[in-house]
Amino acid sequence: MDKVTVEAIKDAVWKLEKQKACDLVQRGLAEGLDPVAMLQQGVIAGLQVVGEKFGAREYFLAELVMGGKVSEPCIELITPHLPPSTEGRAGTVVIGAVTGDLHTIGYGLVSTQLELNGFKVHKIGINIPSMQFIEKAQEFGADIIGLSAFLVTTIPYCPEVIAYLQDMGLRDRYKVIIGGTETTAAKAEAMDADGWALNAVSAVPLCRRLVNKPLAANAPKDWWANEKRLAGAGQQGAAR
Ligand code: B12
Repeated sequence: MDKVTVEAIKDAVWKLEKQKACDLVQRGLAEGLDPVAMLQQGVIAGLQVVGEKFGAREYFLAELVMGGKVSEPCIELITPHLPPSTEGRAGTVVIGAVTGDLHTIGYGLVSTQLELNGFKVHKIGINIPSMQFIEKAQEFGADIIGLSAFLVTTIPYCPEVIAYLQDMGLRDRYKVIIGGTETTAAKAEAMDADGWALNAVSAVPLCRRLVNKPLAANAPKDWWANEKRLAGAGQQGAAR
């Protein structure tokens, strides 16, 4: 039998072949295939194709739902094999999907990466009212509030959280970061968020920076947008 490749996993995910995808992941793990590559270039890349096909009207809502159902068990299989960090407690993050948003996979992966890198993470769920992010941040003594928004219609709830913090005189108490398919560094900048990350891996140096932890020498370098944003945040922080 041929060795498992990340391309085979990607194909099984976008073709919505759940059993095959899980079998390939399990075999890949047994054969020593890199778990990070299986996640990024396999499962997530497959979901990307599902999204493209949905956008092109080749796939419909049923397939979108299946995309989630195929990838979730694969991610569960891979997660225990992701490289752990030897760091101690790095900071506390409250994270969830904003009002109206039901996409769990993205913020779930961000949570996993942050946990693997020493952060205490409270996942507070999907479709979370803006005020609840603040209440939970207060309850858990969070340093960072993470807002996940995958839809153009749900992104406006991110600035709503920031506006509530401002109104409550708490804007300086918490760092607010955003992420999700339709978010960008520019949108984060425009709503005066403290940071944005393209993916779960780049969320780690972003959060480290925000809680003033030094970055490891081998930290991922694909977070230029976070750098750009943080340069701006520094100036605004000084002005506040
Ligand atoms: C699977 C999926 C679903 C599943 C979600 C299942 C689940 N359990 O999560 C279901 C079926 C629920 C769904 C529903 C819908 N979806 Co949908 N969905 C997707 C799909 C295919 C994959 C999303 C995903 O999980 N990707 C995997 C993750 C890992 O990818 P990622 O974006 O790289 O994630 C990283 C970053 O986003 C970042 N990140 C994420 N959150 C955060 C938070 C913080 C703080 C930080 C720092 C970083 C960060 O880190 C993540 C991990 O690396 C996308 C397509 C796409 N390209 O994203 C469409 C997509 C997001 N969906 C879309 C749409 C339209 C819908 C629906 C409106 C469809 C409908 N007609 O009902 C509904 C809306 C439901 C709702 N109210 O939320 C559109 C959005 C378009 C737009 N312009 O708004 C997309 C882009 C598809 C498309 N091409 O049209 N969807």
